[in-house]
Amino acid sequence: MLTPKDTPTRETRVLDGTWRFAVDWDNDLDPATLTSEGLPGGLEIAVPASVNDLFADEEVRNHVGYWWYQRRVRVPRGWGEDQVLVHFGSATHAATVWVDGHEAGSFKGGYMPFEFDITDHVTAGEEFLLTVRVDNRLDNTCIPPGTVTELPDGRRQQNYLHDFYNYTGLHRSVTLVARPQRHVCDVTVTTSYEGTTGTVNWEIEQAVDGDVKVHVVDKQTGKTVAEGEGATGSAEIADVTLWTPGVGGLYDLVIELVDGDEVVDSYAQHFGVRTVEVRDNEFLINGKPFYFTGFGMHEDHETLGKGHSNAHMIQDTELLSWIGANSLRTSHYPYAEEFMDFCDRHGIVVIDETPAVGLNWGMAGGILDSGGGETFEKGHVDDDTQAQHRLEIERLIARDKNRPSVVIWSIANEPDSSGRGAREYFEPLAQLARDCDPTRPVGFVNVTFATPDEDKITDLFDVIMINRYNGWYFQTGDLVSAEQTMSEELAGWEKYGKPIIYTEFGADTVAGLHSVYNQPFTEDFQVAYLEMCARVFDSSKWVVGEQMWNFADFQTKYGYARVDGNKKGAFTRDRRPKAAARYLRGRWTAKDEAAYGRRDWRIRERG
Ligand code: BDP
Repeated sequence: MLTPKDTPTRETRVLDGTWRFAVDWDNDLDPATLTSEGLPGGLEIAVPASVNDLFADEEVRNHVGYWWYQRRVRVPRGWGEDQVLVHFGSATHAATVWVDGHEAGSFKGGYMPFEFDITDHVTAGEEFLLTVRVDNRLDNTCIPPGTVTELPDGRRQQNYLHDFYNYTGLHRSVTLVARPQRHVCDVTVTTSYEGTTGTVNWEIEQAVDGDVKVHVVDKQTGKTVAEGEGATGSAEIADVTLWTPGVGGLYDLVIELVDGDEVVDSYAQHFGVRTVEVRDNEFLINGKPFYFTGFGMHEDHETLGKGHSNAHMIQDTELLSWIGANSLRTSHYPYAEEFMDFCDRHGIVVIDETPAVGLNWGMAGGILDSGGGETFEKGHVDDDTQAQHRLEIERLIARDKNRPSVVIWSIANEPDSSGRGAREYFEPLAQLARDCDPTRPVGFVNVTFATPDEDKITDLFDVIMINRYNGWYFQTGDLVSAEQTMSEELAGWEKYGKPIIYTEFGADTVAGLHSVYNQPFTEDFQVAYLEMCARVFDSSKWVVGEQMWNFADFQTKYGYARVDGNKKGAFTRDRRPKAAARYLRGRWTAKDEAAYGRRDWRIRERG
């Protein structure tokens, strides 16, 4: 599926704004009534945004089940010859869509785009009623999985084994799209280079096979630098500009479907020329060792929840630049395409993660209450979960395969990789990711309990990504013991002979709380904790990256270990720096300077 775009042959109308809204209290509202008579009540909602923090009504916030969105849409009058689609950036976690009384389709998976062809049910120049039913329930057929419990008094409760709050709604833009009947459906771009000459290869899928012309345009200069033809082909780029961390460097593959002199469809797909390779203890980008600095992040803001906002995107990436970070992980789900485009443009290196989080029934008793039992058993993480997990891997790679910013696929966060059945579950998934994309390293993120002796799946992957909380959840406040344990364990991971990235390490910290002692929850402790971690990382040539948990404080479900959310941020939820942020800024900019001979890539880029 291609991202909606205006081109010489395509048009888009963004449908963001305020929509009518209704809560389906008993999850039994009749679509036929709602699509003919409209939604009951007078509520409105913002799109894009999460539902949960908008209404001053706890029952709305805690509703488990369906929510209804509705608005009237006018199809532009010039669209009579075109196919008309309605495209959703995401609906968390499932949606069914109606166009007037016609059911256009359903989609399950909360962080992926989907679209429906509605050509036969709309008329150019006329209005139609667009109705969307969003479902926030998570069960064992979902990624992430969850359990819905019905209490004796009839209330429903949603349980899940991940930390972040189960925000729901239309989190990304909704777009009406016009495209020609004969059109480009998809394109896969791969690149390489030799000396100063780049090579770009393309494979184009079309609705109806026809002649194809391709122009490669340098996005910096706007000049065409190479040309080619054919649905499958390649072209050479002389004096190529490599896509470089901290800088970016993009080209457009401008695809034209032609019929004689007529351009039937035209679409521009951006790409970058760069290589990624894992060699012994090194992670190489364009043949040079790369050391990841940055964070596991969340799409999370006050009021908006997980709704995408360009203003927040700019602010967050500005802060990444300020702090000297060069990378991030899209913990624990794929982020909005607008955000990924930004990373492509500005050279932010991304570990791209599926929504497979909370696949771990061994987390009982702590902050996350699973109720016990094995992870890989019927009703927990089973064949149904795996079927959805497959889809999520396929879709993520299909969406992001052309992005130069993405250098690793992370197929899960903290699954029970030492549990019975882990290998049977993950072996085919690791293979699937490789089959979908042979060009990028594949990994998963390891949980603390699955030590080198216990873990059953790490050999299936190219890189080792580990989350560790010694000094916080374990050996709390005792940084001396924490350092010993981390160092000993690291020696175990080194034996795999693969690069190691610490994808999480962190300590909850209340902004403004200080102490002369290394007291947990203070800003002083967070800095001392990070200094301890840094000593461990710097001691090993196998460690090729550190991504602190988390970029900013974020909302979680309720629990006695969470006071209005997770407070491990280097920034507060409203993006004010804690002392840790200044500490990291010093460390990462110095590392950057040592590695690349400059202090702050964003400042340098601006000249
Ligand atoms: C890790 C999870 C992450 C949590 C973090 C924490 O990967 O989602 O938010 O711990 O507890 O286990 O802060």
